[in-house]
Amino acid sequence: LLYIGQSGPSLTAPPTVPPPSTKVTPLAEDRIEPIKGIRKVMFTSMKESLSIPHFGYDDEFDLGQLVDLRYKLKKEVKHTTGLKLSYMPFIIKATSLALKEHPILNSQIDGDNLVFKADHNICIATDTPHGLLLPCIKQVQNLSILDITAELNRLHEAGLNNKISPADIAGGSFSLSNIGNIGGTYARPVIFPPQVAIGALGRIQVLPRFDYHGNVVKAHVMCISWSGDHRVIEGATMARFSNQLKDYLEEPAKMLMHLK
Ligand code: CAO
Repeated sequence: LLYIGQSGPSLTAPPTVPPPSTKVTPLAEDRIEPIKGIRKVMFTSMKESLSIPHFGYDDEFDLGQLVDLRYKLKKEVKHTTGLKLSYMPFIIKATSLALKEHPILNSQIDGDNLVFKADHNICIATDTPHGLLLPCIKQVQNLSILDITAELNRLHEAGLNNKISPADIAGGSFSLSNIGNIGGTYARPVIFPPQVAIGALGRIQVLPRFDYHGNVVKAHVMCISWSGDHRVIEGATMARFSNQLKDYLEEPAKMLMHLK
């Protein structure tokens, strides 16, 4: 049976457009700005990404149970640890569990070889006042959801304060980009070489859907858009990986069986 989310949090107010943090003065004439710093790094790595034949795969996840679960735990986590619990730690952990079953998505191309990485170092695209950064949470396979929450809070804070270190950025093996905290339903994520896959998460929206009996139910729908390197990843592999992740996120209790 599909979960019918009647109680709990009421998601989701449409994203509010925050006022610009600094006043934007209209330009009287063209302004030339050198491409440097974080933007230069993005410029170079995205040029490299262009050589990768990307394929896209999208699916819709009903996160009703996850929305309720996070709602129940959020206050307690804040109270006991001071940490902010978003949806990301659950999604990151579930991604790692799914990667365990589909290790090729956690691999890297090295010349003529494919290196299957032992660690799930999951990079999180982070929007900072200084530009887009991709710090990673290391060895997610060994971390609890609370450990991931702590690390995500640390990296988010570091990003806001321009304190993300080269060590935080190094060694990523897979990437997630959550644009849904800002808005949007779908995105077309660009692979961050030498990784072979990336997922973009859209905004969780309350939408009507049919259950298995044909009844219209309230669903908390999030779209995930995957990009895979088609030189080494088949669409079917991506679909199976995505299905596995969907299984964990639509029924988060299933993750318990695999947590150490
Ligand atoms: N749908 C609905 N609500 C969402 C959401 C989603 N997909 N993602 C986050 N939210 C909610 C969070 O739960 C939180 O709500 P509460 O205040 O009720 O807890 C709020 O939005 C703010 O979340 P957050 O941004 O503080 O935390 P996060 O862990 O969800 O995300 C991070 C962290 C770093 C991924 C995010 O801040 C960020 O930078 N996203 C942008 C990434 C980006 O720019 N991608 C594009 C890359 S290509 O240029």
